[in-house]
Amino acid sequence: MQIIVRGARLATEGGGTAPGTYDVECEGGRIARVLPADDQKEPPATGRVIEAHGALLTPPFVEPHIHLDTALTAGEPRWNASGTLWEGIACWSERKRTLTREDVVSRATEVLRWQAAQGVLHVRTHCDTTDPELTALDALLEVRDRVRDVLDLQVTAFPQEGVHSFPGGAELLAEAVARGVDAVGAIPHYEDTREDGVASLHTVFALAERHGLRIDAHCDETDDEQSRFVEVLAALALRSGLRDRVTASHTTAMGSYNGSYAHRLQGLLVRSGIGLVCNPFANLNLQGRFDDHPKRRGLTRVKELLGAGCPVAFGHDDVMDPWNPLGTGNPLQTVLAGVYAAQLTGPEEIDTAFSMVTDRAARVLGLGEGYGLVAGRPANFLLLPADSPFDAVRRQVAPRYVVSRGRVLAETPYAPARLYWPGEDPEPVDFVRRRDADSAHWRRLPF
Ligand code: 17E
Ligand code: FE2
Repeated sequence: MQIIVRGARLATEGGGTAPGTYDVECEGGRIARVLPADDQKEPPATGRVIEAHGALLTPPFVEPHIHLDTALTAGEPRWNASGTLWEGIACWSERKRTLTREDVVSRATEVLRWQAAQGVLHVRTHCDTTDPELTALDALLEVRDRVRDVLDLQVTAFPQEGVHSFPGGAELLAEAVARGVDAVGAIPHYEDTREDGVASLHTVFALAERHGLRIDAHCDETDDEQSRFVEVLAALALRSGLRDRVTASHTTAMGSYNGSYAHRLQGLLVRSGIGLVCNPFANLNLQGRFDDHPKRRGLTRVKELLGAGCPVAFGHDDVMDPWNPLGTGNPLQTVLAGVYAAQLTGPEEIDTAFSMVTDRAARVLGLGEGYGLVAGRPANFLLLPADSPFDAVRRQVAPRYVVSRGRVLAETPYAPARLYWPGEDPEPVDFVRRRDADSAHWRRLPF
């Protein structure tokens, strides 16, 4: 059925809202028209009309970095007691031996359903290829096909235990590529030697170039300020011409580099055009574990990279696995963590943080014309009961409607708390400031 949204505020690229309100009309699963709102116009006889009452219409959330193969395995067979990346990898290595295809399909699908219900319609997952059977890889490729009508899933072949330091690691990565992944990954800081780490990146670029794939490397996910593989990744991206088809994930060591080196590196990152993903939950949890006080935050230089014009996104990374025991896959929680961890607390910075799980993340994933509130593009969007991205982040609202391919895929009733303050009539509380309450017309959104 054709959907028409009337009278919505529009989220703009890069954060913020456009002046005025708009009508958005869909046809055949695509956005047909985006026009200034017109209440005089008769709604069409067929189709479903959603009166937005000034609520915020935004392109869907984009999850630029998640591990769907490891999701929902926390505590199996044991919990990550030290909280380090390295013990997490060891826990997962034990769990990996018991994987079946059904096990991975069912956990990955469950988390994708959680994400879809919360408005995530584009996901890039990593999938461990250091398994001689490639069980998880086959499972996630199957999931990618099964969910195709609802959301876009990119699968990255991720050699969790190394390309050159794991027996057969390079062959397994090549086999994963042959089975049809979207992107190739690496983990240079985990390889036995610096030389192995550099060699692994050359291997990955050779594969990506031969098969026309993107690259997304876990890179320098350590507090070791000597871990300097992102310069290699960026230089190869520049020289190969792959440029914005390359992503550097985590890059937490950048938070420990000296200013002189960081300055030089930043220039190379800008020239290379690569995107970066910061995963605040995982790295606030994993990093700093070998520090006494003062303890490092252990995140990449988000504010500086944004300031230099690099495409930077926020990812969730884990949902209930050895690297993060919590999580529901909610991108607004990721943003909230990122705002504090990266100190993006100015009003424009909070809008920017929202864009790091919407259009900035779309840019990192290379979604191009497959994303955005523009006529001709797929009719994928969210109606948020909020005035602005800032407001959505602060009040952590759930999307009233999630529209995918022109149909309502999920809805969350707008349900404020009810306060029975002594001596007063019961009152709804939704954390809108009393002085702004009269202008919050979206409170009239239908249930
Ligand atoms: N594997 C890894 O190397 N780093 C991570 N943050 C996760 C898995 C979640
Ligand atoms: Fe990761």
